[in-house]
Amino acid sequence: MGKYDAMWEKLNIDLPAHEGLMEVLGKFYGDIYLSQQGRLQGMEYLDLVLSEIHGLRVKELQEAKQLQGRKVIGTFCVFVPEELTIAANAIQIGLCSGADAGKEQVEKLIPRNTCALIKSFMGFKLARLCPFTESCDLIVGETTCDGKKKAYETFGKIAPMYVMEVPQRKSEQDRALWKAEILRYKETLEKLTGNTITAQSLKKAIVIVNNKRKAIQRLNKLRVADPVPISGRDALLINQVGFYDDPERFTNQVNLLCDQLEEKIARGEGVAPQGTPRLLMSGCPMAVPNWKLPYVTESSGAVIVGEESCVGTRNIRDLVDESGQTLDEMIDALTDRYLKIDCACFTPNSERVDNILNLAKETRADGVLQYTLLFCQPYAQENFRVEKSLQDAEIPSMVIETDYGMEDVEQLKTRIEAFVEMV
Ligand code: BJ8
Repeated sequence: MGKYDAMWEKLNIDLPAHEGLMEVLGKFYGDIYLSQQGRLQGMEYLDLVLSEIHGLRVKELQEAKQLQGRKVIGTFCVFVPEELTIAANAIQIGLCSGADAGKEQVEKLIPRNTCALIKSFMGFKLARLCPFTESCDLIVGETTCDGKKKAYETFGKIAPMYVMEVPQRKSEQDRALWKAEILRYKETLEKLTGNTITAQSLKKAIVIVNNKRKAIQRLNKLRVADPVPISGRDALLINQVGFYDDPERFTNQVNLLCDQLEEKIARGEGVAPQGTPRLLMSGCPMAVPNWKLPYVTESSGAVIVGEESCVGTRNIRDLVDESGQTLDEMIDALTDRYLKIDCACFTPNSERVDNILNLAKETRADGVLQYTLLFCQPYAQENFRVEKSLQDAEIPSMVIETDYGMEDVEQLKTRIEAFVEMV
């Protein structure tokens, strides 16, 4: 028996299928990550977190539940305010959704032409493959895209689901709705955990989550260097791990890694030669273990210097104002910060275009790859507008529509190689 089998069995995981998944994941990780030359020591932390993805962290969650009576909250979207979860002494985990699982079972419940991310979270649950999902006391969904919204109705029949209503516009009325939703979530957490969220606990939580964002902001600034000190693959992995590791440990580790990157930059070292074409990824989130496109891109003569995505800058760009003293001031600060998220589900959403242009300039990107998951309407719709604005700014861009399958890898490589030649 493996060292975590008893724990997984208790969580009702399908052990043989899970073993197969871990094997594939391990091989995939080895090919994409461990094969990179000259990685920093700091990356060992990520390698450990990943090699133990369903082991050590899940064990920590189980211990926190059993020994400390803490609750675990699962999420699929950066709209769920982690500050409140932490202030209620609960633990928030971003549920992966970055690989195909249980497709056949899923397609009996939701349409085939649903994006891979949605099918993935449904599939992991139906196929009993995710110990994180099984550890959750509550899973918080949100009314963002139609696909997710409707899938949560089905998901709610098999998991403890709670849905936050995210407005689609950003007027005063929408702000009032969103503030009410934040308060409703606060009450739900208080009821679930038995803990009252106080000004003191919320203030502390705001600082914890801001520090996490600041660490990734620091990392992103270091990627402006040429030669680039860290691959896009590794930077994406850091963003992904930030969704499920302990927030304070994560922040410390990312800061340690940044110290090493600063030394590397001072020595003039990079992961690719100076002058390597620099690309910005933009669009749909890449949840763990969705590493296909970064891998293909960085095997095609380019290096990725930024991610305009929820597993990227959309999640860390804005901090929560820390100056509030009363609970109500802090709730206002949360409301405002979260409403700045420029998800394509909003209308209009012109700030996203501005943010992409700014980011392309800040990262000194030579081109932008607009990553769109097949059947994702909101981002596919915005591709046109983004492309036009990038064209006007004389920044080359290309739309990549794909899913989690590997069948199109060669075709993607050919297209990206041609794009890299052109930028
Ligand atoms: S804030 S981007 S995490 S909703 S890819 S499921 S949009 S059909 S993930 Fe998202 Fe929150 Fe917005 Fe960010 Fe739908 Fe598109 Fe699928 Fe998507």
